[in-house]
Amino acid sequence: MGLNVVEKILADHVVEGTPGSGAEIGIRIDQTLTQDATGTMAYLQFEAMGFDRVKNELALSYVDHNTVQIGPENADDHRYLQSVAARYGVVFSKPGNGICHQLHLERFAAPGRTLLGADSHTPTAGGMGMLAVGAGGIDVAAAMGGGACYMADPQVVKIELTGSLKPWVSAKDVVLKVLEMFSTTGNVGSVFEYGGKGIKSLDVPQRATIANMGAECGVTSSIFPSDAQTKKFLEAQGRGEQWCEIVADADAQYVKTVKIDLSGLEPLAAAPHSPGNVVTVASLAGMKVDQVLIGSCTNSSYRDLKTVCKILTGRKVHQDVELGIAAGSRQVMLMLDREKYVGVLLEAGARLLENACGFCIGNSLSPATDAVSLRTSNRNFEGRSGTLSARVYIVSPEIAALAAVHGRIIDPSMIQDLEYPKTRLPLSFEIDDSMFVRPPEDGKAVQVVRGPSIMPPPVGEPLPPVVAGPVAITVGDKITTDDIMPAGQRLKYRSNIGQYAEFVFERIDPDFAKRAATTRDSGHHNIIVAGESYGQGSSREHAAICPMYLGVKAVIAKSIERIHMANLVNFGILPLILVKKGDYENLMAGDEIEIPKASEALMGGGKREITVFNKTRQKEIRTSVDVSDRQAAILIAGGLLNHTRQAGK
Ligand code: MIC
Ligand code: SF4
Repeated sequence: MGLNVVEKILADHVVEGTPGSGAEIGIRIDQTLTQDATGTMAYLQFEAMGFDRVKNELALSYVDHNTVQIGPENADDHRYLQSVAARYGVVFSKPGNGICHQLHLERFAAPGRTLLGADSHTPTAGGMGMLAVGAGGIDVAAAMGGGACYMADPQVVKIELTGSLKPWVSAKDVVLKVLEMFSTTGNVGSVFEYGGKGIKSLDVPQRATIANMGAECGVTSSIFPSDAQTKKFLEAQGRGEQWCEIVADADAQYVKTVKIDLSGLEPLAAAPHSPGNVVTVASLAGMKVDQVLIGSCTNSSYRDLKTVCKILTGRKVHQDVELGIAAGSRQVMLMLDREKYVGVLLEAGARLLENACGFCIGNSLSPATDAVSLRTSNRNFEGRSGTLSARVYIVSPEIAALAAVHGRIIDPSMIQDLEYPKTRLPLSFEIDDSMFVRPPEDGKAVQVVRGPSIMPPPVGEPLPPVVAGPVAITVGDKITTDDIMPAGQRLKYRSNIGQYAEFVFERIDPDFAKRAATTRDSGHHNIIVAGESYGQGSSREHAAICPMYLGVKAVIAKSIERIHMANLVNFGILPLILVKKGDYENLMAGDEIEIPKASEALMGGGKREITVFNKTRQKEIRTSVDVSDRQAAILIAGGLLNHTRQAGK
C-alpha cells in the first residue's frame, strides 16, 4: 500500500509507537522554534530540566511578540533570551528581524523534516512540505533536550484542490473555505494534507497561508507535498540544495478526502468573533471600515505585500481609515525597497509598522470603541484586538487594500474592469541573515542574564489522594486561551507567573484570580467547568501554568482542544471530559467537588474513567480522561517538570 506525505515523513521519524495503531506516537524532532512570549518559560524550563546543550539539528529563538518596550520587562526578556540562546546552542533572531513563522519559512524550513514550535501557527512551515507542529513551551524544551514529541496517531485528511484561483481570490479564501467546511471544533488529532492538480498553481507563500490557518481548525498540522514550487522557492532563497521531492503515492490512503475547486471560490471573510464564522465578502460589501491592518504570520509575505503595494500605487488611503502595514520580515521590506514600493506605501498614507506580530496579538493598534477593523491575521476572538467592542473581520490582503482605499468593504466583482495585480515569486530574494545571532561552539562560559522580572517556573504538586474544592468558575463553549490568559498589554508578565496569574479569566470574571488564590491558600483546590472546545487558539502554556499557580487541579469540560489538553497534563491539571454532556448543568459555580482515587484510575491504563462527586448536589458525575500511560504518569507526578526530574533525565 502506498504512503501519503505525512506517513512518509513519519516513517523517518517515529521513535515510539506505531502510526496507524490508533495509540500515541513519539517522533524525533529535527528543528525547534520558540518566540519570546512562550520562549522565556520554555528556556527557563529547559534550564530547570538540567540539560547542558540543545540536541536538535537546529533550534531557533525568535523575538516578535513582545517588541513594544514600555518599561524594562520586555527588553529584559530579550536579553535573557539572547544570552540563554548563546549558552545552550540556539540561534537567536533579534527583534525587528520579523515574525517567527515567516522567517522560518524563508530561511530554515526544509521538506521532509520535523519542526516543533512553541506557537500554534508553527504548521505554517507545512507549506514547505515539513511536518510542523505547535506545542506548549515545556514540550519544546523537552524536545530541545533530545526528547520525542508525542502526538495522537495522526488521522490524515486529504484536501484535494482542483482548478486555479480567479483574480481577486487569494490563498486566504482557500483556508477560509476550509474553515467553513471543518469549523473550529472537532478536528483534534487530524492532519490536513493538501494534494490534487490545483496545488501546482499555488506558490510556497500561498501554501504557507493555508497551512498557517489550519491551526484555527484545531488540527495537529497541515502539509503540502514538496514539488517543483517548493524547489523554486528554496532556490530563490539560496537554499536549493535543501530541496527533496516528497509527494504522496498514487494509492496513498486517507481517513477522508474532501474536494475544493479553486476556480469556484470567491472572496471570503471571517466575521466577528471567530475565524470559523465565514461569510462572503459580497455579503459585507458597502460596510464602512475604520481600520485596516495588513500583516501577521498569515499574510505578510513578499507576495502579499507586493500585491497590496500594486493596489495602492497612485491611490490614497481613505480619509476615515487608518491603514497599518507590518511586513513579516526584513527580507520582505528589503525586497519592497529594492522595487521602490516603500515609497508607494508612504505616498498612499499607510502607517508602516514594525516587522513583528504587533497588532495581531493586541499589543498595539487597538481599534477605537465600536470600530470595524479589517485584518489579514488569523484570529478575531472577542477582545483580542485590545478593544472589547470592536468588530474584527478577517480578509485577504487584496480585500483589505481595496477597503483601505474606498473606506468600505468592496466586492471586486462589482467594479468593472478592476485589474488584478498578479504577483510572481522573484528568482532570487534579498538575503541578509545578519540579524540571526549564531551561538558559540561551546557556550559554557556564557553568562545568562536575568532581569528582575524573570522568575523561576513554578513546580506543581503531585496528585493528592483526593482533589477537593469548589467549582471556581463555569464557562461556556469555545473558550479560547485568550479568554483564559489575555495577551495584549498583559504580555510583559509572561516571565513572571505570580504576576501574570492575577489576570486569569480577567475578561470573564475579574475576581477569579483573587478568589482562586484564597481557596488555594486555605488548602483546597479549584475546579474549572467548561463547555465544548475549551482552550481553543494559541499554544500559550500560561493558560495552564497560571491556573496551576492559583491551585486549579482539574478542568471538567465537554471537550478540550489538543494543545491545551497537553498543556494541562504538563502542569498537573486533570483534563476530565464529561461522559454525559448533560452533566454540565449539574456543575454550578461554588458547588463543592470531590475527586477521590484519581491516581488509581490513572494507573489503571486502558480507557480511564474518573468519578467526580458533587457534594453540594449529592450527584455522581462520570468523566473520562483521554491520556496515554506517559501522560498519566505526568499527571500523577504533578506535571512534566516533576516527572522529568523524578525520571532523572
Ligand atoms: C497567538 O497567536 O495567540 C500567539 C500569541 O502567537 C500564541 C502564542 C502565545 O500566546 O504566546 C500562539 O498562537 O500559540
Ligand atoms: Fe504572531 Fe499573530 Fe502569528 Fe501569533 S498569530 S505568531 S501573534 S502574527
